[in-house]
Amino acid sequence: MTERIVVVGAALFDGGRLLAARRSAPPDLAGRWELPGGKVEPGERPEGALVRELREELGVDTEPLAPVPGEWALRPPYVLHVWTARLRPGSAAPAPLQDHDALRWLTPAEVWDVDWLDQDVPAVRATLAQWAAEAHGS
Ligand code: 9L3
Ligand code: MG
Repeated sequence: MTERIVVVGAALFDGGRLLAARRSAPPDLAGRWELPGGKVEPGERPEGALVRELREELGVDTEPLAPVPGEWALRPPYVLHVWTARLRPGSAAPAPLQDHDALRWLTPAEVWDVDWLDQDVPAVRATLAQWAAEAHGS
């Protein structure tokens, strides 16, 4: 059986905007935008990995909210899952501490203004669908 390793990406929302992070590494991904996050470690829950990765990469204290339904293929054996999250009260503002060199808070109208990683495009689309549904109270 092929092992599959989950990479969890954060749809971090604040004030009605979604955080996008521009990767600075590795070279083949540098300059492209992603939902920040990383690999779930053995024995770790995806939500725990999300909180840890966002603390390491962005220096923020976050609360995971809910999984976005779906799973998106990355380079085998990795697959991407997405969780929505928000900043906890008193959290620092995100800063690109490692793996990123720019951050943007995107309004719904701006979401497609950045050059998302190919792999993140369907995940961002699913996140937007959920966001729109929430905005309409369903
Ligand atoms: N990846 C793709 N989209 C994302 C994230 C967080 C990660 N939103 C890919 C990039 C790497 C792999 O998953 O090939 C592991 O991610 P990381 O640990 O380098 O962030
Ligand atoms: Mg990462």
